[in-house]
Amino acid sequence: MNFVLLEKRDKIAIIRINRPDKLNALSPEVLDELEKAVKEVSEDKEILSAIITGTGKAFVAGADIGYIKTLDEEGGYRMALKGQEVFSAIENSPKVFIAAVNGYALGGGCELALACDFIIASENAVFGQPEVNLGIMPGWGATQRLVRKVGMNWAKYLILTGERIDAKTAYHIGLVQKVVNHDNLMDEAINIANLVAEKGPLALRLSKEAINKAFDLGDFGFRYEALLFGKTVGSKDKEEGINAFFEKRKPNFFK
Ligand code: CO8
Repeated sequence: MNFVLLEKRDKIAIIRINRPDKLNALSPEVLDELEKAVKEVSEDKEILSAIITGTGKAFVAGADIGYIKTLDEEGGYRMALKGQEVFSAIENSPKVFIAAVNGYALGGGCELALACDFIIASENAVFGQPEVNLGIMPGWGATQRLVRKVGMNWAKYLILTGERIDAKTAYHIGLVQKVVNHDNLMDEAINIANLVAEKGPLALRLSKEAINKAFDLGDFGFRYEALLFGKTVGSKDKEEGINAFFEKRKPNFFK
């Protein structure tokens, strides 16, 4: 694996998204490697908790925008389902997943953090769902998990404005559980992962399963998100939004 590094330390695992030159943007290749790492961690009897983090100045700056540019409506729908599957494997894993957010967690990056059981953030972390800036919408679970985790008002605010928020604000709205000094992020995350790993494995697994049931509303919302994501990916607004991103200018969306 090149784009995702997996390290095991006794009862904990560290998964690093490792594509720093593109701010760890999730291309299909990165997503495939992440899927393998999550599966390996989930099936490893020795491991009880896992940390997901990013190399360099970003956690994950989103799905790969260059790749989204190539997709039509059907391709967008398929890719939305694929990412949802990987993120649901994290959410439903018998292991406890901690997102250690070291920098940008935007779009699909914020959705990856949301799929984890909780989030520890560096004071430098930046969160957001900027898809609307590109003429598209979230497709990897934010319309569902953000509502469940921070409530409908903040979910709407973040998704409909595309505004980025800092770690302090993310803590304030309940998205982040702890904000720490940037240099201490991994030490803090490892301490928490070890704290979890001291507990009874059965108790951890069943507690997580029971908590997830609190919002077990079935797959309908996620499937609907993927379907609508596909529609935005098939739109002229996407062409304009993504061209504007690469040309570093403001988009002129269609009425
Ligand atoms: N995809 C592809 N490349 C990216 C991405 C991305 N999401 N983010 C950054 N990059 C690339 C840049 O193009 C640049 O590449 P190059 O050096 O070749 O020009 C490199 O990473 C460094 O980025 P910047 O020069 O832009 O770095 P800055 O520090 O100036 O800015 C930002 C950092 C603010 C994070 C800026 O890069 C940015 O705005 N990135 C895009 C953030 C974004 O819009 N994310 C959402 C993407 S859409 C999404 O995630 C949808 C999820 C659901 C998908 C469902 C199926 C596909």
